[in-house]
Amino acid sequence: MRIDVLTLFPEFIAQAAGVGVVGRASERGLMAVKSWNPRDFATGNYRRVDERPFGGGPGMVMLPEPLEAALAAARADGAVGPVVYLSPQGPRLTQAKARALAASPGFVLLCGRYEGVDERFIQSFVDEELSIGDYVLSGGELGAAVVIDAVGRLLDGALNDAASAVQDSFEDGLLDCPHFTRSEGLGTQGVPEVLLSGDHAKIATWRRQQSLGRTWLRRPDLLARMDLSKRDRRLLEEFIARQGSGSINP
Ligand code: 9WO
Repeated sequence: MRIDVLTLFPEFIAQAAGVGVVGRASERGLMAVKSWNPRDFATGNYRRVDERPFGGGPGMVMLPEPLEAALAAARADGAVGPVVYLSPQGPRLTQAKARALAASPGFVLLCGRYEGVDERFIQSFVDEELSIGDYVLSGGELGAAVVIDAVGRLLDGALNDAASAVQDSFEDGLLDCPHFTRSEGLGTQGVPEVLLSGDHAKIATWRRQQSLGRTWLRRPDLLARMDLSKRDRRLLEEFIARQGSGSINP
């Protein structure tokens, strides 16, 4: 997997992509993240990357020429795949989208700054826009970091335990179940009995029920779009029945 990033803040991307599971994925050669700074491709004494907008108004807009030159350099270096512009105007990043990106040979992330990118560059070079949520940031770098993280951890061999990716929140459209450490200090206080039972089938069933129940409580919109099995429906009904019946572990 090859990820190229057009950004005025390559250090930010390097930091974000250099730690944890995703950092290890890079070390293992599963992916290569390369940043390209339009500043390095800007011309003139001042190496300008921004300019005042036509039509007036406050703020500056990213010039298309340094971006085009940065993208050309990335392509010449082997950058592959679509150019993705991180922007609140795009469709939302989902786990399904992260999976699709992880299955591709690569992509190029465009990080805007200031008031945005000259629309002509977007029209000519951007293949898709992607939002990480309905809020305005000061630039696209945090969005790029989110995409790199969500995609990087899905690459084959990135996680030490292949099973943990499957067990994750959202991998089956449900929220995660609660987790409890074997903490020395706290002992087993407040830990559900079943987790201490050693009965792995019972534990798996409890976790599934907690996932279903939490999704029902916190993200009913996710459940509404799912087609639950008979067993899942029974587990959820049991969870709901226990709700408000004085159970200490809803
Ligand atoms: C500013 C703004 C102000 C009022 C109403 C809408 C607005 N949108 C923007 C805006 O998009 N500013 C940008 C700052 C310009 C390009 C980069 N910036 C950015 C990207 N802010 N937030 C993102 C972003 C990216 C991905 N997902 C969520 C937010």
